[in-house]
Formats: sequence, C-alpha cells, structure tokens
Amino acid sequence: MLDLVESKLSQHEAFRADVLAGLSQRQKTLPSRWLYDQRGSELFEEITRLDEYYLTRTETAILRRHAEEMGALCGERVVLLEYGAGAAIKSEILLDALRAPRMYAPIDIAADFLSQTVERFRDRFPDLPTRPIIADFTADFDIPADVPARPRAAFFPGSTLGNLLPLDACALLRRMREHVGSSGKAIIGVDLRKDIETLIAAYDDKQGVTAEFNLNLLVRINRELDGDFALDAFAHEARWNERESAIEMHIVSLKPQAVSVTGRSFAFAEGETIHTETCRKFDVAGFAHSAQRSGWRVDKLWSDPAGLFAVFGLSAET
Ligand code: AVJ
Repeated sequence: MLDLVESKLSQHEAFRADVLAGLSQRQKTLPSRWLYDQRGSELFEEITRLDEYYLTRTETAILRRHAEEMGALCGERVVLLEYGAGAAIKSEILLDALRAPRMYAPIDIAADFLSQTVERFRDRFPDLPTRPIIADFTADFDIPADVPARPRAAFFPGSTLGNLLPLDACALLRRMREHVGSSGKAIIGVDLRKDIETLIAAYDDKQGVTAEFNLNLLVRINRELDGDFALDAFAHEARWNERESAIEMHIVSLKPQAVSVTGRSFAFAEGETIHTETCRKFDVAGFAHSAQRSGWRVDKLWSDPAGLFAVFGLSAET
C-alpha cells in the first residue's frame, strides 16, 4: 500500500511511462485510470447526474430497493471493502442496511478525492471506523494488517468491472475473493448490454460533459508532462465495438499534426485516434461464468424492471 507522497511520485512516473508508451503504439491507447485526476473525478460526478447516463440512478434505485437483502447477504459486523470508492455515494445506502458494520475501507488511487470521502464519512457514520486504502485495485495489492480479517464483504458498484479486459476482470474478482476469504461476500454492479443508441448517448451526452471528461486527459498531459496538445484540434468520440461488446471512448485528431510530450514528438494523421476507455457491457450468464471461474458462487441477482443494470450478490466458493 502506498503513502501519500510515495503515491504521488510513483503515480507521476507511472503516468509519464504510460503516456509515452501509449502514444507510441500503432493504435494510440491510454489507460482509463488516468482520466481520474481531481478535475476528471469531478467531471465524472457530473456525468452521473446526466439524463443520458442511466447507470448511476438505475443502480442506486436497485440498491435502495434491495438494501435489506444485500445487508442480510453480507451478514453482521462485516468489514466493507469498496474498490474504486470515488465519492462513495452508493456505499452509504449499503452501510445503512448492514447490521453493525465493523469498518468501512474505501480503496482508490485518487488520494485527494479519497481523503474528502473519508472526511464526509466520519461525519455521516461517526461510530464506524473508516480506513482509506490508497492503491491501484487493478493490480495486486494487500489489505493492510490493521483491517480486521473476518468477516469481510467486497463492494464494487458502477460497472467499473467493464473497464477491464476479461482476463483482468477475472483476476480482480479472484483478488477480491482472496481479500474477503472463505466466508466472504461480494456485491457487484454491472451494466447490461442494450440497444446501441442508448449506449452511445450515455457516453456522448448532448451537454458535452463526457467530451470534456475525455479531453481532460489532454489537459492533464499538458499540465503534468509538458505537453502541447491543442485541445481544439481534437474531439471526443464514443463508439460501439460489437466484438468486445463494449463502448469505446476515443480522442480523434481533427487534422494532421505533431504533438510534443516531455520533449518527444508524436505525429497524428487526420482522423487518427487515442483510445482512452473501454466500457464492456455484460449479460447475466457471461458475468456469472466469470464469477464462478474466480472462486465465487452467484447467490443473488437484483435488477431494475427494464433490465438495464444488474447487481450480483456473491458468496465465496469454499
Ligand atoms: C466509472 C468506469 C463505470 O464506464 O460507465 C462514464 C466511466 N466513462 N462515462 C463507465 C465513464 C464515461 C464509467 N465507470
């Protein structure tokens, strides 16, 4: 686990390495985790309030309607580990339904954003120990020894699992399984496949908030890596990839141009893109299969009347 200073330094080095490597690929690609600097995290919170972005309100409604059952599945005196906590709005619903929860441990790479969440939780749940963990949950990391070992439940809402490659998604489900142990539980939210128009609109809203969220990555490169991206020479695009069953976010070059980053020059043809995020869309059978392959038993499935989103209740397979 990283302390604040360590995390900032290593993050900067990691960001620099990912950007230089990503812009050198035939299909230029940047890992989506770099979308979440302070401004990126704020823009994402704005996205969650957009009409087109149905995911957050649909999942929140499912959590509100079935919170008691989720609390019963998790059990008494549980330690709740939340992966990619961000603003942790949804965890309040689950924590309110848990029976005498023992601790809330939000895990996130955005250290600053995490400390704000912890502050808010200390007011909202004054009797609940809150233990932030600054870590990149897409890679192996250990839960600190001061977090009680049993019982534990993992909470992973928001369909963030969809940002990972299928093998990485299974690796993360397996990591969660290890973190919670043989008596552990998990509550995981995933967005379901649906008509392409609805999906594209959710990732390319009329107000342009998602466009700003995507292009903010260029702003970050200019600020932190001495880049000279001309923002008005690039545009946001959301695409449907049938083979991957995924929405992809791309940044499109509107003309032939060269961009300098940390003194290195990168050429862009007109129409060439930087692939910045993949958001996989699941079906129930596909998710259940991945969960079973990763040491989990699917105990519960909660969804909305229109079948837009699904929340799974999992138990560790012993
Ligand atoms: C936070 C990763 C779940 O994939 O829907 C929202 C991020 N990207 N709009 C998603 C996102 C563009 C979001 N996740």
